[in-house]
Amino acid sequence: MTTLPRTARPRATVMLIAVVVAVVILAVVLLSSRGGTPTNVLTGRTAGYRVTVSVDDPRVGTTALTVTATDGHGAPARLSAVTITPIMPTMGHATGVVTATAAGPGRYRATGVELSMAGQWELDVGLRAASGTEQVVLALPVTG
Ligand SMILES: [Cu+2]
Repeated sequence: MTTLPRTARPRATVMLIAVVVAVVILAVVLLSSRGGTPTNVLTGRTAGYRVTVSVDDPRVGTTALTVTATDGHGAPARLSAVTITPIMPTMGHATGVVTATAAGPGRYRATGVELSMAGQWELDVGLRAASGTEQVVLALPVTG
């Protein structure tokens, strides 16, 4: 019987495969914990716009955020004003309206957005243009 020479090579191959599988699993775990769909990127649409709001820091306190809006053709929206009102509908309170400033084509930046407690918030986003004002409400979970 020549069992020893035959088993030596398959065992090394099995070890190599096990190491590769372990590395792949580790990489997937690391990537999914960092990437994935972040809860601070909110999307919605109005009659005329697609809206994305990226909240810098969705935790209790004051945060900045970026509103991106495109029109029905996918072109950057031309808005004369963008406002954000944080609301906590289940508790019947809101914090102050913040007016965003233009930060590029279809991009608007707001600072000083107040999220005064943990829980389920909504951002009421107002989009004003020459054609009228449209509104979208986006859910924002806020952690402590
Ligand atoms: Cu509250």
